[in-house]
Amino acid sequence: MTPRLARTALMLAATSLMLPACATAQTAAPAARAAAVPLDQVRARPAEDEIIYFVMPDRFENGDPRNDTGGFSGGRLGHGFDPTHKGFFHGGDLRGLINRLDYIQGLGVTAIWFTPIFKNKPVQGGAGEESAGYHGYWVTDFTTLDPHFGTEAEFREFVDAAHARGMKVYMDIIANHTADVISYTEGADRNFPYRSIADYPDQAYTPVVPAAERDVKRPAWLNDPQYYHNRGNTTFFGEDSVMGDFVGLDDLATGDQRVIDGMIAIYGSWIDRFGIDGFRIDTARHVNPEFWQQFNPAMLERARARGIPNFTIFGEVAIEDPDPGSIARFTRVDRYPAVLDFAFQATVRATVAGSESPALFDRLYAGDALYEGGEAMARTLPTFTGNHDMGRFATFVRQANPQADDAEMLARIKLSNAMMFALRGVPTVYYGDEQGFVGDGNDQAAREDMFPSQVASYNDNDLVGTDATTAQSNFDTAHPLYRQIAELARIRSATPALRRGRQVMRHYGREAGLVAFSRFDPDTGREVVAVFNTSATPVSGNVIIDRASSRFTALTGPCPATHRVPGSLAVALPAFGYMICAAQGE
Ligand SMILES: [Ca+2]
Ligand SMILES: [Ca+2]
Ligand SMILES: [Ca+2]
Ligand SMILES: [Ca+2]
Repeated sequence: MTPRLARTALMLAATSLMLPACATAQTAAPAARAAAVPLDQVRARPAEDEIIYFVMPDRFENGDPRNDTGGFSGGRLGHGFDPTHKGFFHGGDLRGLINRLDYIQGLGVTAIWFTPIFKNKPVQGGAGEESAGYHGYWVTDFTTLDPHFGTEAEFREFVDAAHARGMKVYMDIIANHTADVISYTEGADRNFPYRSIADYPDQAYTPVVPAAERDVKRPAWLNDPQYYHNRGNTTFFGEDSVMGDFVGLDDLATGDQRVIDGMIAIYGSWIDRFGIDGFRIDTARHVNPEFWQQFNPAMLERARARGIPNFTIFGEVAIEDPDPGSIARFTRVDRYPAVLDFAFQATVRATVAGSESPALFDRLYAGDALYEGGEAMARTLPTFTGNHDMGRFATFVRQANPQADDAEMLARIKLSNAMMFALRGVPTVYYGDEQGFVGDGNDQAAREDMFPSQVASYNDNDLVGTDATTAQSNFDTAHPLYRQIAELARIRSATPALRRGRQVMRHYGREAGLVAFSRFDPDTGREVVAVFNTSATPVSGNVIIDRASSRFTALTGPCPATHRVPGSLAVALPAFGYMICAAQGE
């Protein structure tokens, strides 16, 4: 969840899993997937080897219409199911994810991160402003699944099926807040303005819980208002950023040892019970560092004890700035093993959706020294170009270039993907980007359905690279972006330099244009050169390379066969073009 947003927040026929005739070679994975991948082999992989697919289960595939209302009674304001409204449940579930594992794996991804699946308060919000917990961030019961998504047995089936395919499973978790159940006896007329510690050193507001919701939270200790800050709504500024309620969501007293121990017990249990591979942690910047200093090491220890040596934790520190200093702090002070790379996102947005100088990349990567562990940790940061809160990269391209035609949209998006897969960090694909989705904006507008949508504001969107609309099922393995991502994933997975290699920035100018990097194989030291053109016109130029690199093989793009002279490569790229070139041995 990010501060700028108020988080208002078909049964598959067996034949629909069959691949279209035009599917690329990689998408024919099912045939090659005869035997299950041994689980210890999956768990032995370090974080930097992964490629992540980030999916919102409610919007991905409806595998079981029987759970669409989650067993809750009442109309849409009771159970939260209304597939025509972008702020309500649409019916997607774990069965749908299981049914679509071929599609996900065909993209070349190796890990699946999905928005929270814990039991939520189905509907929140004042009269006329209601929306549903389809996104999963309004938890009431942290110990079990939301029935809209399925059963614990189905979750176990999903985890086991992903593991058998060699894929990891990352859960999205929240420790900052619960659903909005607590209100206050004072201040309703002014929407509960934040009351500071200096003004109210002890009790700031008098908490009240409606009788019907007195026992709604699990574990039971969460029903006691003393374990919340109860200081009113955050304005995302200073003290209130940590201690205020996020649009009314009950902000946990994360400085209280009972809360710390309680959260460690809750999430440790999910590791123990399901053997999942990692956590993405929501709203990390809205919790005090002392909480994370205990929580994160406890989760890593819990996973090690469960036989999961490379358990992955990455925090959401939503600060959209090419300068990584403020997100890197969380790896040093808050003991985060990794953070989502918002700085990479901001840099790619500025240079590829926008037209700022690629010099921003120099500033970005100079900041790798700021992370705990420096460049080695930076290689484990999940990189992304858009998400469910800020919006999709395609949307940023359209906003920055309203006149761009489909070819230019496609070219800019492909360039951003090439950067994400060739440069340091763990590529993280937001579901639907591979189908050319272009949301109207952020938050609800960026959460389109992959299965046939009934939301009018989604279905009138002009998708990139296809004539399809979101009114249809969009699991097209022949979509140009699906195919590009599958190709980039194959290259990355086959090239250790791109996953684990040191990175050196080789070239950039004051204006949009050529930008080049080298990556080095961690074992052989052999160089891989990645060159991009961020400008709308063809460019050519000379790029510094290792003097030992003389002959090149194209992994993708118009790579020269040889160096120009020792230490220099002459390159030429079309508008928004890219090349990834591997130096050969002597
Ligand atoms: Ca369903
Ligand atoms: Ca907080
Ligand atoms: Ca509340
Ligand atoms: Ca629209």
